Amino acid sequence: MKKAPGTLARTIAQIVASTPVDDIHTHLYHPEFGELLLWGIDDLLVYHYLVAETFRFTSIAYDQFWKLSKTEQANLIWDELFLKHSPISEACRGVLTTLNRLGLDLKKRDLKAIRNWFSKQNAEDYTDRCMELGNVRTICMTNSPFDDMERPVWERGFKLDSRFKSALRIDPLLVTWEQTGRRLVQWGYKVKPDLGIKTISEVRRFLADWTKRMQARYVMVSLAPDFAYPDDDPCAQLIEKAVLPHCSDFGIPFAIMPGVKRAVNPQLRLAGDGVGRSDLQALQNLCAGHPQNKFLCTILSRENQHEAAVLARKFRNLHIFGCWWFTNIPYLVDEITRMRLELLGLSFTPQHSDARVLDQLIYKWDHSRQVITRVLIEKYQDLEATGWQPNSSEIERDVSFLLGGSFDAFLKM
Ligand code: FIX
Ligand code: ZN
Repeated sequence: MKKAPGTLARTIAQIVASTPVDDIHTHLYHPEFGELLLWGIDDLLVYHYLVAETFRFTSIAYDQFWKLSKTEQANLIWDELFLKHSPISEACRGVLTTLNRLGLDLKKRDLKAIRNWFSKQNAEDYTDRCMELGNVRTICMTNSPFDDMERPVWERGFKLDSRFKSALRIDPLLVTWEQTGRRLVQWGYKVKPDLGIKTISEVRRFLADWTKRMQARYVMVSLAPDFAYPDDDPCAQLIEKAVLPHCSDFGIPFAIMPGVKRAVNPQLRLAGDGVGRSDLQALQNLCAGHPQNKFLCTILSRENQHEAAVLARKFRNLHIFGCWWFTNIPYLVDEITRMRLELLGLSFTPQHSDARVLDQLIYKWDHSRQVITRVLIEKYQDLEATGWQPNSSEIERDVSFLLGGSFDAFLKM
């Protein structure tokens, strides 16, 4: 029997909205981590994406801005980005989607009333609420032993809520080896700057200790556009001699995120990072040279996306995920998701939230689901046009694969 027009589209929209997602890369924490977990209106407003946008509208000196309290910064951002101009950018729209989905009245544009509502929430219940509204099943944190606020929480120990997963983040180890080596020595690892056999085995002991302590699902690093592999520099040497053997021993992927130019404008602090096109020969060399290792990869530059998807066709030990940071705007999520589906079928993870503030789960997933729905409708309609009729249980299976199943299968591979 022929379906009524629009039925397929409605089915897909309903399935994408109701399928829970495993959010595989965030900067969120379980409430057990105390102040590391950011949430609420002021944290939403001082998100570094919005800080960068605010400086485009005001001539306030950088120092003067950073001297303001969080509430004062949030007031300034609200005035500049929401009241003096329409909040059209993706990051501004995100705040509004979040507040709207929480049931707050946006017509009055009353920041005081919004603050008042947030002051009545508590972190535990609010975590449940945000996960429910974002339809997020699990949250993978970014966990750094080099963070002085975070390290003691792990050392003290606690019972981790099973909705929260962890990932071992090691940028300082690979990117600033000299300074980090000295820290490892203070923590009892007998390393020397030269990366000799003894040092490598101590770095591996460090990685093993923290992988076990955190029960890390993967080891992750973000890298500059000029990252090269193989190479003689400490970063490539540590990857080759310590990180890859460690990951293969533990059966976990190494996640690399190339393309970030850190501190392009240091005066913007966290908001001051930029993007550059990477040479993906390094990624190809990693995948080809280490078939026993698994690699996760998300790339910052739009220009690299096609090449990365083609690499994933060549190497099944490579899993592409997410539209990272400056690519997480509907225009590019649409383009990148469409291209990946056409090149890779369902064998990738279209999105992660990268949320830094708990409440952002709501908008990041709301907006991503809208684009994923749009693209999938078109793809299933193309299938229908051939006479192949996708049924709803097949669509449910596929969507749940995209929203976490494919990643899980890759971990188990
Ligand atoms: O390196 C990362 O994991 C990035 O996602 C962050 O450092 C970045 O600041 C961010 O929040 C991007 O969304
Ligand atoms: Zn991130």
